Amino acid sequence: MSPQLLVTNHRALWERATRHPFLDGVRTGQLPAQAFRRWLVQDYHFVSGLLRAQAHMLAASPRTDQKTLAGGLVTLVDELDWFEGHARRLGLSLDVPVHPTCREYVEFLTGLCQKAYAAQITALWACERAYLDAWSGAVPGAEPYREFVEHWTHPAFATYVVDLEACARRALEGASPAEAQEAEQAFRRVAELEAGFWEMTWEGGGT
Ligand code: HMH
Repeated sequence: MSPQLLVTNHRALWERATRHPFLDGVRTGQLPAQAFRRWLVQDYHFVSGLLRAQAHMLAASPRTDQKTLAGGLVTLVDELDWFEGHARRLGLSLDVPVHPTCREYVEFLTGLCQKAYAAQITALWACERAYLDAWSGAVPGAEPYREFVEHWTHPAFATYVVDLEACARRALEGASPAEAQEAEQAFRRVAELEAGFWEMTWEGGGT
């Protein structure tokens, strides 16, 4: 099954992963400030975990995928700087407990190294594609959120997602039936965890 077919065949699940009142609030400007702050701090921890997980994926990757995965790693390091800059500007401490929802997602990603490469790369592609789709639904974004919308809808990010899709497609083409099934399960899990991540920002009713 191609990566795109995974999205098509799990449409309802993908919509839960990529549409949420959080994103509507980013678009309209009605987003509760607390939800944004919670998202920013937890997403910093998410990216920091993703960076470690992706380093393991790079180690497992075939020659064809090294440039995409290594380039992505450097971008994630820069992204941590970017989050730290925003946190400083907003007076937010990043030294807070990682929310169980965020921790569960990061543990899933770091645990992927136990699985076949097809599942690893499918999960990574799904994770990045989810953010591209989610933030694309919030275009152009109201101030002060526009910069965040621009970050995850930037043409360079869209190209990265296309490159990851090509990596995932090659891996799925070469996968055994059992590996393909494992990759599909990983895709579904990413979609569920993405939906949960948006829900997490909403806890506390936006006060
Ligand atoms: C929860 N999913 C989540 N955060 C992110 N920053 C991305 C995906 C994209 O890197």
